[in-house]
Amino acid sequence: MDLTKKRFKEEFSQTFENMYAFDIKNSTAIQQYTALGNYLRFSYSDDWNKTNKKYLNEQVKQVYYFSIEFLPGRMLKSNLLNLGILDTVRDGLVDLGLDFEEIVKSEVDPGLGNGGLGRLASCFMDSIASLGLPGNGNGIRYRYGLFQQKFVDGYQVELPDNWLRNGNVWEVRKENKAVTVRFGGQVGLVEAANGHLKPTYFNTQNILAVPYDTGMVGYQNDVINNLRLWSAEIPPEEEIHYHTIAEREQVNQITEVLYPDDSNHEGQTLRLRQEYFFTSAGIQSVIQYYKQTGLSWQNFPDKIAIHINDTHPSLAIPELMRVLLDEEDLSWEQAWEITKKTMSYTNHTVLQEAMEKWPIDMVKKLLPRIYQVIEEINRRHIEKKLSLYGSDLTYRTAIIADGYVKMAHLAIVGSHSVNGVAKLHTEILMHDVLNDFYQMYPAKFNNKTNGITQRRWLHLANEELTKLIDSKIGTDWKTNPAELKLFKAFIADQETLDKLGTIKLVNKEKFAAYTKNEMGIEINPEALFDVQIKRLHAYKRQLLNVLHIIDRYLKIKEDPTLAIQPRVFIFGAKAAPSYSYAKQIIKLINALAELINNDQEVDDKLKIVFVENYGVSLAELIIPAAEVSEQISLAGKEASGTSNMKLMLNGALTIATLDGANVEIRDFVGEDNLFLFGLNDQEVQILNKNGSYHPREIYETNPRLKQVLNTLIDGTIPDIEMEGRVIFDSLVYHNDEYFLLKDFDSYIQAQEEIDLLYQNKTKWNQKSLMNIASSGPFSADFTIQRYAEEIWKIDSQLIDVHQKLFLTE
Ligand code: 73E
Repeated sequence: MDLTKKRFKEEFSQTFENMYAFDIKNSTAIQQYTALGNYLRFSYSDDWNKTNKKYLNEQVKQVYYFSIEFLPGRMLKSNLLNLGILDTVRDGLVDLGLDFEEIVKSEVDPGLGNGGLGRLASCFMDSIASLGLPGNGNGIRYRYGLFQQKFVDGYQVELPDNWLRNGNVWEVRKENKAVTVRFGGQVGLVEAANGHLKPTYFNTQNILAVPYDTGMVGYQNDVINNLRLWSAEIPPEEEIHYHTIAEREQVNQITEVLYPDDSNHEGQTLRLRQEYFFTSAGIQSVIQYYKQTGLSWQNFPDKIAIHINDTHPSLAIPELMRVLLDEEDLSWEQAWEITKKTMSYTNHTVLQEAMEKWPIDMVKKLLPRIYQVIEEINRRHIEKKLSLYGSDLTYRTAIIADGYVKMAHLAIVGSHSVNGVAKLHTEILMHDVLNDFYQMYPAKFNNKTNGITQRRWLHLANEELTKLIDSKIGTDWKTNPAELKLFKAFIADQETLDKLGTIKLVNKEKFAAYTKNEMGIEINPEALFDVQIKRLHAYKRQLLNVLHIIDRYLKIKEDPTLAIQPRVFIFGAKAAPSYSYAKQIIKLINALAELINNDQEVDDKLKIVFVENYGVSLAELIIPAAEVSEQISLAGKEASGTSNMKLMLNGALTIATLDGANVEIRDFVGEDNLFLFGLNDQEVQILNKNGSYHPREIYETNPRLKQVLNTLIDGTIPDIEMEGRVIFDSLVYHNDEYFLLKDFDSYIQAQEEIDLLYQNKTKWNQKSLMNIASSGPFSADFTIQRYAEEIWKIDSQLIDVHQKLFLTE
């Protein structure tokens, strides 16, 4: 976008006055932010309109990415960067006497996702627009995002996240595009004009789905795609039927709040309502769009791809069938061909408890017609496969079984592509978790390793490092991440290495200022910063990290003069409110922090910082300051992970098990540049199968580990009587499901290697540089390019972007 500083200052000041009718000098940062956001939206609205029109007029194939979560982070800076006016606007605001960073901070960070899955969806939106690909998001406009986390006496307390309190400058409400979503009622048959019997629905509850659109700004390419989030409302013509507050509330509830469960726990009718609500609305709006093209239904899959992000949107399959059958009068065979060709599905987890299934009665009652369609999909699936695969295998793949509708089975049968999110994860899907389906449909399975956008996670989050990289290898890596490998040429350049060290220190100082001002914890920026940031879950093994910290604490207590490498252990993690074990671990970490941070003898050799309310904005502060990246899940459990990629991109060294995308990180950066430890997934499988794991024996025969574990129950750590006992028992007596005791020694050994290496700053910085320079392959640009070519079959509208990626990968 062309914009001079002079023009910006004039136009922005004018916008402010038009909005507020007072002088900008007397305004608050929130008002300045609101005016600036509006100003930007006005500035790109023309390109937004043009992008939409181009897609329609040229009838290019588009993808619709259906996801129950999007976690975009603050959008002001990334929009400025992508519009190409970040520096102009920043300078202009200084001229106007305004504080840019204050304005940036006054934007709320929308928490419309739990963690990796939602953040992935938003990284993908950035890459889709930046590659000039025709693609749109489809999701839910939650009135309240993921809970705000507070610690009270070390316990997690959840507060509502009223993110819309001051409005949302980026969204545009489009009531003219609203559609009706029906729940409940009965299905009947009536005779249609052509004499056929046609299903109709009686006594349904009709909900109005109103879309709110947000522009997804491509990186300096004039492309503005669309993220459409739906809000549930009472249809105006039905107001008369809603007599009580309770009845009205039931409608609002559908899009009231994001479910706080990451790969775990409960299912409820409300969640099913949410899932059908946004998929049905999305399908209807795609159909409305398609009808404008005037093309025949047979061409639908040539113009539309629909992606199902995990199983939450998998009702898109029977919903598209329903529309094609009941409203467009296609035959079952025609509708089924179109549906399968249109749909593709990503699996994000192998955890059994996260595999969605809904009680038959619930689906029948809430979605009677959809249930009929699923029944018929299932009947035909079984009928077709029985003779080919025999009854055992075939019935194991049934969509309806054991009283439930199995959503992953529906998603696989009803789509043409099934992908995992890292090589190892896809292997596990094919050969273990989804092996029955792999035998039936080998060609559907493929891998798409996750990725992250380097524009947010390096350029914006770490501007100092960006400047250094720009000065050494130029700026092309922002659109061609493979170029980052050119940075390897500086591996022996002392000046570059020293600069890397200085930049890291400056970022650590920034984070230290935050912990001091916001948490009252003083940390030494010269200490090693060790970071584990992700949802709290037993399989991610934050507890193993804790055991290592206790080991270090005991060492210092045994010999207070010990010359040990000072470390700050940084945690960021929310636990699902219903996940009590995870909450007990939070309490343990906070109690340990209380003990260690206030122990004079420990001084600054050891500190624990557990940030409250971890989310995208805090990640942007922590990641550039990180030196060690903890990726220590039990092998085989973490589908991919994405903080591993962000931390590596910012020069942290990884300590890892061979799990998820860590395997590929190892392949790209080389075994010498990260610290591996622990069981691999094969070894875990064997131990699980032959039942030969006895943690109690390890406890009894490993004196050091015994000493460490005993601190959980002997009063060493204050105020955790109950939690310490539960955690101790889970490890020693209840089988240590995630093999912490087994991996303890090798983890401690890897940590010692880290301490040793850190003594040599040059060597450390060399490995850090290798990590930065090897992270290009983890750009979401590459990931999305593969989705676009291999699954969605959509083309970039920017010829040069397309060529560039091909040339250099
Ligand atoms: O390994 C991560 C992965 O990097 C995985 O646990 C996470 O998805 C990330 C992106 O692919 C994930 N989240 C969920 N399942 N897997 C999930 C499940 C239910 C509700 C919300 C999120």
